[in-house]
Amino acid sequence: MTHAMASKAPILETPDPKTLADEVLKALKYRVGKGTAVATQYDWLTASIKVVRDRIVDHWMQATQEAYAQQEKRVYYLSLEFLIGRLMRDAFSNLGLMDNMREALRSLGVDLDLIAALEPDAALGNGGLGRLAACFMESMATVDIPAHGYGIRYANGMFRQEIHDGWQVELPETWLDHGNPWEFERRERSFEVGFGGAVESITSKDGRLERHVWKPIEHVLAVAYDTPVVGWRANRVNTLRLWSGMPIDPILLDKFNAGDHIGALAESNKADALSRVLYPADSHKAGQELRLRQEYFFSTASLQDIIQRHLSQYGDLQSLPDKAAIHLNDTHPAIAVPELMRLLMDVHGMDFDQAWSITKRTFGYTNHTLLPEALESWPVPLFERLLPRHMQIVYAINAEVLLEARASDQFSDEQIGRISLIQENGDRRVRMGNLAFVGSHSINGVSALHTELMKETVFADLHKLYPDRINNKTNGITPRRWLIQCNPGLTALTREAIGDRFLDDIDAIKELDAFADDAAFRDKFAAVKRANKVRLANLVADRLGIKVDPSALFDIQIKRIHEYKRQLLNILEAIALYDQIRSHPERDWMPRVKFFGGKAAPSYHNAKLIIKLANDVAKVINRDPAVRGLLKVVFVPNYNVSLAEIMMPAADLSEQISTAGMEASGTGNMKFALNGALTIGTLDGANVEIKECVGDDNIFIFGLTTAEVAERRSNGYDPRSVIEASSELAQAVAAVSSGVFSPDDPERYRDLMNGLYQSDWFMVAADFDAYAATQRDVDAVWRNSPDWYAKAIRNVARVGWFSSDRTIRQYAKEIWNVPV
Ligand code: 26V
Repeated sequence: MTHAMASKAPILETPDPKTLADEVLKALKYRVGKGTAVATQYDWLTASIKVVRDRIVDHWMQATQEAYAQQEKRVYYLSLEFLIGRLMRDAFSNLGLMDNMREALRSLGVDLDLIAALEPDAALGNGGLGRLAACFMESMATVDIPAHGYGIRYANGMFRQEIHDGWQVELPETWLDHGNPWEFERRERSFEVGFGGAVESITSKDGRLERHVWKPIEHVLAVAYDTPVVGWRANRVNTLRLWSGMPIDPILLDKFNAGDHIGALAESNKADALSRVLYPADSHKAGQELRLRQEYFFSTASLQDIIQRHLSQYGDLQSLPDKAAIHLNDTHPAIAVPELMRLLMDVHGMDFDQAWSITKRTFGYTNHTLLPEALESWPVPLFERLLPRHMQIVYAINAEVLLEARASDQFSDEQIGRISLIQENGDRRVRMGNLAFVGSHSINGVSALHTELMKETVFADLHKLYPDRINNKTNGITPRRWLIQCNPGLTALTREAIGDRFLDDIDAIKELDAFADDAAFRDKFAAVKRANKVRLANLVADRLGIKVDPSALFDIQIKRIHEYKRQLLNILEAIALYDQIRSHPERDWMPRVKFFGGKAAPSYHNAKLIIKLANDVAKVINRDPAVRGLLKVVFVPNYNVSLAEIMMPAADLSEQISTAGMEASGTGNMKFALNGALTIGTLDGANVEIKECVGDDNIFIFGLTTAEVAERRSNGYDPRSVIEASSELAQAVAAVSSGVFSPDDPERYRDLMNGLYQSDWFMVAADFDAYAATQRDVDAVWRNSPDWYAKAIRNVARVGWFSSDRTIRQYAKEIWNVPV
């Protein structure tokens, strides 16, 4: 079924450029305090944002009041990451102001694109999980769901990546340097957060235990900062509320620490530290105490806020599950489960059973990875020291769950051990995945394959105990940012072909399918793609001084650098192709540029080495006259949302080549396809469903399946023999290993290559030949340009289903029980 989005009549009026120009001037004067003569580009940016923000506020208040008056159920999305990127273009576009605002600014001598480029990226996330949260926020506003996002207002978000001599260097991202014109600071909306201390038991006169009181010894404040989130056509404006850490009362503290200024400062620094940095390790161990503190800090502040709002409207907490759906974005906020229990029991006087029933009916949990190193667990001693009351509650929940398992008579001791919230082998740890699972009525995976694997692997025993809880919600992306805004050329062409309906209902983009066979349309499509490639080529020329030819095939792999994502497979294939081009110069090679982009966790040695390898290989290939420009390799530094907005529309080929079974979903794959790139990929994550939508002829699938990977791993996979059997691969590996690409340090890649010979956990060698052969199939299709563009158009037309509007509607109906 398709949904027309505009349930409410659009309340948008479009002010003319003159009105907007006057508003900008007024904002410049009264909000920024500058006149036109002295205004910097930043001042113009701030003034423009203030103008659009004022307009948003009207819609915002209306939406908030409506939700209150109608007693609508609210969704609370708890996430340690919101990778929202720049907001100004998004706001202009969703409010329908883009053209008039451009004109207004032009009349003032200001270039919209120029000031837009100065807006810092709000990089409050690592990668896929954080960007998904941002797409969800936009879609919830668009499909008219009352929702609040809750997270942390990191003073330093994701680090800025520079490449020095081919190596990744991490620099602090200071996105708040010029202030943040979007946010509203809410000093009055602050909550106390405690750590450490002890638990006191209060007993009645007859000696019965009445309740527990946690007496923390450290206290900080969480202060709210609100950013409005505008949906398409300003259908609704929701709130992203980010918490910042503050010392409770610096003045009082000074008195307490009379004479001890260092001590007082330490308290203030501790509060500050909570919202100082985003942990830059995605799918990689963090395990720091500060990380657990951050998780508790934002979970408790959010829950206190939710409870206060609920109580002020409804007066009691029995109705919480009917009026609030709280969603846990991965296990990072899983501490919210025992925290809600604590608030319900210790503060609001409920007994365990009541509190447990409310908790389970309120929470839902999404799992985003099966990688063992990314599954969070905390050492019991640390947990107990920081959160002693929560430790008790975790034990109580565990007793409840294990008794249930035992009573069902279906579980062996070993299985019960795996269900337990406490891991007992080695050091004792609290398993946050299990905690989130047992505390939620719904646990979902992010693609069909991933959800099935969850049932078979990490949560097999819990799934047996609670067979109705696991469900799938395949990820999606917002077509506003990832098509309408980042690809105005393709948007205009699509409107010309099929009209405007797809703007409000992305399913309608399927009407483009018929145009795949229309030669004139294909030419226009190719021209749009070329213009987007020219834009990227210019960026690469400006930033890196590398010249690339826009008529070459643009082959792009942009994502976090991780061994399972197999950038190494791509690099080795580039080396093999380089060898082929040199040994068979007479062949009709199709010119190609391989682009890479992505950040490595600072502590992830092999990932950083892979970045260096990409850069070393680029240096050799790009300089070799024997290549005659037929192959170029470009590593684009500091991959982030804004760069993605330029690279996605410029791609011909999208690299989605993870080891089968390891990428939970992927969302970059969806952005590429929507922008008319063909995918080369494995049967992993959402690639499987993308293949079903676009059809086998419009995607390049290669490599081992999940089952085959498992089979190889358990039956003594011998990578050495595989490498030796493939002369292309053997040569490429030998070249890297012996220092052909690192003459200044021939040993640099020895261990990395030995890893391939010795274990090759990620099956790079096993998939190499299939990958290289498929790349030659890609060349063959690319050579036949009408065929290529027909396939590209079919990709655009057939991936409307991967809209986050669809995903959010499924969450709304099947998990949150809110109307859409
Ligand atoms: C884990 C950790 C653990 C150590 C501390 C820092 C940290 C930060 C993030 C994570 C979780 C990473 C999980 C993640 O990003 N998963 C990605 O989620 C996407 C959205 O569902 C999905 O498309 C990607 O396939 C999946 O890798």
